[in-house]
This record gives sequence, C-alpha cells and structure tokens, in this order.
Amino acid sequence: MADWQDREHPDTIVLFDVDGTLTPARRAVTPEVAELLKVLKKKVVIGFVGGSDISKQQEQLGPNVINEFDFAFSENGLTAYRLGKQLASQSFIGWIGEEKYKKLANFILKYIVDLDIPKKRGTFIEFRSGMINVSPIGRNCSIEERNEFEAYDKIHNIRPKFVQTLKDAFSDYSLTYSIGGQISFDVFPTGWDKTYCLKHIEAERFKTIHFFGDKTYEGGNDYEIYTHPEITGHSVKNPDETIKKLKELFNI
Ligand code: M1P
Repeated sequence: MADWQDREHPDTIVLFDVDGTLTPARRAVTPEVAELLKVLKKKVVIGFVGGSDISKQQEQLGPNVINEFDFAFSENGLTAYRLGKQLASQSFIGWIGEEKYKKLANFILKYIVDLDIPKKRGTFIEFRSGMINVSPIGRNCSIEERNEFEAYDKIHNIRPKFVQTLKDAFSDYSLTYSIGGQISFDVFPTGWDKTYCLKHIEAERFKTIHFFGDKTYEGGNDYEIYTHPEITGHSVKNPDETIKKLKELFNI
C-alpha cells in the first residue's frame, strides 16, 4: 500500500508482543528498545499486539504510541489503530450478553471469595472492550506484591486451577482463557486471540509478517499467532533477546 513507500521493505511488517518482548512485564520500554524501533521503522512497517488495554500500553510504550507504531493492537487487536486512527473495535459484552456475563462474573467473584491466598487487593475483574481480565490478587497490587503472587502461583497453580474450573463450569460459553502476564488471565470469545489482529492487516497484502513474542508455548497468549501459517514467528525470552534477534535479522 502507498503509505509504506518510505520503507526499505514496504511489503514486510514486524509485529511485537509487549510484556516480556518489548518491555519487562507491565514496565516501561528502555531507551535502547525505543531507539531500535525507530531505526527498524525506516526499514519495515511496525506494530504491536498486546493483551492489555491501550491505557497500559501507553504507560509502557509512551503516550504517543498509536502514532509511533504504524499499527497498535490492544486487547489482541479487538481495539486497533492504523497510523494513529482507530479501526473497528469489538465488544465483549455485546457478544456475550448481560445475562450470561452476570453468571460468569458472579461465579468468578464467588470463587475469589473462597480462594485462600496470602494477599488480596482490589479490582478482581477488569472489564475491557473486547475481553475481561481476572486477577485473584487484584489488579491494584503493588509491583512487589505482583512479583510475590507470580512466585506463589508458580508453586500453587492458582491461575491454572481457576481457569480449569471456569472451563468446566462454562463449557457451553465458547470462551478462551489466556495466562499472558504475572497476576491475571484474560477471558475472551474463542478466536479473539492475537490472530484477531491479522484481520486488520489483510488488505495491506504484506508478503512477510514477522511476529516476536515470549509466551509462544502452547497455552501461552502468543501461541496462536506464533504458529499461524502466515506468520514468521520468533520466540524470545526477554527484550534483550528481541534486540539481538532484530539486529541479526535486519542488519541494524
Ligand atoms: O500483556 C500480557 C498481559 O499483561 C497483563 O497481565 P498481568 O497484569 O497479569 O501481568 C494484563 O494486562 C493482561 O491482560 C495481558 O494479557
């Protein structure tokens, strides 16, 4: 498309997961990554696709992120921007309906009431446009409490057990549960995973679509897009590895 003629490779797009790939989980991007992205943008089209909502991505990647990236995909692309302009969004509540949602939310909150974990804070369900995010400790815990919960969860499998209970109780709901971060999991209609963002770039007819992510294993929230037949996937452990692979791949 004409918009990308200023790039060395206008038919190539590179998409990035955010947490664990461009930034440490829920933390800000480093100047080194930000600088590298500027150089990369001269060569190819760039975008990010994260599970979080846009306000968290603005905190992490900068307030002007929808203009700095050619494509900004929040909530797996259920909220999307192209060159700073918003594209069509999806509504989780519109899809599920109030009655079914109420049953799901009540079940989740009752489960959390009975959950015996060391600390509980606030915001156990975050209601977003295209999904809900559920956190057993509560989203407004501190960074230290977030790290503690993650370590505790690795031993006690609080989130995997919670997810399994919801899968069993709501097997007729066509929902997918995705553990993408440290303290929570995302719940969205099956199919609204990160591959959803590809609908927004179909018309651009890119010849190569690269994707960089850290949770590329089965069950991780990068798995579906990483293994998609049209994607050249790159699995990384952290932002440093993203930098290293980008430098090798694009001769930067
Ligand atoms: O981007 C990955 C995840 O980041 C956050 O997870 P947590 O707060 O558990 O570390 C959330 O915004 C989540 O929705 C998102 O998938």
